[in-house]
Amino acid sequence: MGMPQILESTPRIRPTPAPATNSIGAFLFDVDGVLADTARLHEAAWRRLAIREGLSLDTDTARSLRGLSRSDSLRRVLGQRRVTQHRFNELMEQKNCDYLRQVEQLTPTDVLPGSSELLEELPGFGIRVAAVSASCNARPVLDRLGLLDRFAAVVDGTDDVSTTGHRFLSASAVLRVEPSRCVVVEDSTTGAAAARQFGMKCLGLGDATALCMATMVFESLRGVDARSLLRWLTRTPH
Ligand code: GL1
Ligand code: MG
Repeated sequence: MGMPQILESTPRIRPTPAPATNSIGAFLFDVDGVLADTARLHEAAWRRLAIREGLSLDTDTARSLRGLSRSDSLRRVLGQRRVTQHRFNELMEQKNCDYLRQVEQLTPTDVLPGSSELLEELPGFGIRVAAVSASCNARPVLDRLGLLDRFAAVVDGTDDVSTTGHRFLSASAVLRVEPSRCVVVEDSTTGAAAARQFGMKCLGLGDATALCMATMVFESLRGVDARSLLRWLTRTPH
């Protein structure tokens, strides 16, 4: 019997598997409404401002403020009302002082269920974590929650980056994890849309209709373990 024929297609050396470029490398956590219920505190402060100014702020408009910067939020609260730049700045300052009084009351017990557990577990799976927020107060909030040192990077409204999407890109660059391997955790329509626009997966928290752009939506992170979450996210195509 002759030598077995070696087919052209039979690899003689098992090829080295391609690097898992689709594997998840980073989680970018929004702060307000994801790590703590501070989105509600912002909303309450905007409502108080609207009442003081004799403006009506309906529930849908109030809800739509999530994820918007301070100036964009105030423009939406003012609606048709025109004010001078000086008054605009004063109103932003008033809302901020009101909000910061609430922030002073925050403690580590205000971290939303599931968030700290996930932040603790993810690094064990080789995942890097960043906090990304449109708020200029993200660092003081994280500090009060006792979470500041959990993040390899914090990109917020005080950084010289203009849009939510660019903040996500900036965090991905700082962590050295390409956008397609980043998962954004978001509670706002604006944030979910920005994540998808820049080729990132998005784990939406809250209302599935408002978060229809997200890769998947949970009511909250309560009881969500890192291993299952990573398995689900890896299996879900972009
Ligand atoms: C700004 C807005 C808030 C909220 C956050 C993002 O925060 O004022 O209503 O939309 O961005 O979560 P801040 O005023 O703290 O910069
Ligand atoms: Mg948010």
